[in-house]
Amino acid sequence: MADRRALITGVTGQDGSFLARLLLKKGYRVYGLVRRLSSPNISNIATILDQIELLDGDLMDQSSLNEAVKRADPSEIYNLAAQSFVGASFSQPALTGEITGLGALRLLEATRTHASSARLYQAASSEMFGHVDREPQDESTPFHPRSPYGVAKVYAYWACVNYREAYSMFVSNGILFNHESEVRGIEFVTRKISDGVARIATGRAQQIVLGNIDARRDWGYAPDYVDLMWRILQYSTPDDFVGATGESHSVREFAQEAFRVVGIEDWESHVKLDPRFNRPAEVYNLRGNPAKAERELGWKPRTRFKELVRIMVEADMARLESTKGAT
Ligand code: NAP
Ligand code: F7E
Repeated sequence: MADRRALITGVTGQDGSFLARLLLKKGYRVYGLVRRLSSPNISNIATILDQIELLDGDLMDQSSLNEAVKRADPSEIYNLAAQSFVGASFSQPALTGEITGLGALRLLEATRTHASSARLYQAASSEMFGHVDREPQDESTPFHPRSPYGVAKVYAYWACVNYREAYSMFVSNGILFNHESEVRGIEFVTRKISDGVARIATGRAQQIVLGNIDARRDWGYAPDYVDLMWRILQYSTPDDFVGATGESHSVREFAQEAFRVVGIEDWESHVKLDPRFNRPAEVYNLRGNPAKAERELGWKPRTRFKELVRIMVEADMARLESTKGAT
C-alpha cells in the first residue's frame, strides 16, 4: 500500500477521535492538529496517543497551519475543527466566523501552498440549510443559515468549492446532518439528555432543563459518519455529499425514548422548559436525503434512532456506575 498519511484537525473532538481510530485501522499514519489550552483536552484520544502524532496548531493562526501541513506531508486532510456549538455562536459570532469560516480558508491556503495534491475533506453541515423550504434536503437544496455558525459553514463550503474550481484541488464537502455518540459534547441536546437521564435514574438529579423540545433533527451515530468522510475522499472526483439517516425525530421523542431505556414512564415530570435555552433564530426541522452517498459511495448509516438513544444512555449509566460517589 502507498504511504497513506492523514492530517486531522479537530482530532480531540467527537468525530476526530472516531476518525483517527478508523484511519489507524486502515493503516494510515495519523497526524492530529491540537491547539494550546491551559489544560490539555485529550480524553477522547487518550487510548491512541501512542499511535498518532500530535502537531501544535490553531485554525486562527496561518503559520501554525503551514507548519503542520509541511510536517505531516499528508495525502488526505480532514478539516473537522470548528467552534461547533450553534448556541455559543450567537454569543460569540465573530470568534465562530474566525474559526469555523476563515479557519477553513486558512487551511485551504496552507494546503494549496504546501500540499496541493492532498485531498481535503471539509466538515460542512446541515445547519447551512437552516430555514428549509423543502423536505428532505439534498445536495441541491438552497442554503438559508439561521445562526452565525451556519453562516460561517456556508462561507467555508463556498471557499472549498472555489479552491476546487480555481486551483483544481481535490476538495470535497460532506454536508452531514446531526450525528451523536457516547463522546458527544455535553452541551448538545442529545448528550445533555442522556447524561441527565442517567443522573436521574441513579438518584443524582431530579430534572433536565431544556429549550425548544419540538425541534426536529435527523440524528445518526458518529462512527457511521466518519466512515462516510473517508469514502468521500476515496471517490474518483472531488464532490459534495449529504450524510443523513433520512428520518427525523423531535427533541421530545429523544427525551421520551431515553427515559424509556431506564424504565421511567412519567418522563415529563422530570423535564422543565426554560426559554434561556431557546435560540434567537431556530432551525425547526431537518431531514436529509442520503441517496447520492448511497448510490455513489455505497454508504448507508447502520445505527437507527432507538439504538442511538440506547447506546448513549447506557454509556452514561455505565460511566456514572464506574464513578460511584462522584457527582
Ligand atoms: P467537536 O466535538 O466540537 O470538536 C471540535 C474540534 O475542533 C475539537 O477538537 C476542538 O479542539 C477543535 N477546535 C476548536 N477550535 C479550534 C481552533 N481554533 N483551532 C484548532 N482546533 C480547534 O465537533 P464534532 O461534533 O466532532 O464535529 C466535527 C466537525 O463537524 C465540526 O467542524 C462540526 O462543526 C462539524 N459538524 C458536526 C456535526 C455533528 O452533528 N457532530 C454535523 C455537521 C457538521 P478542543 O478540544 O481544543 O476544543
Ligand atoms: O440542538 C434544541 C435546539 O445543540 C439540537 C452541531 O453538531 O448539529 C449540531 O447543531 C436542537 C436545536 O445541535 C436544548 O434548539 C432544545 O433545535 O444538539 P443541538 P444543533 O444545533 O442541531 C449540526 C448539524 C452541526 O453542524 C452542529 O455543529 O435541540 N434544544 N433544548 C436544545 N439544544 C441544546 N443544545 N440544549 C438544550 O437544552
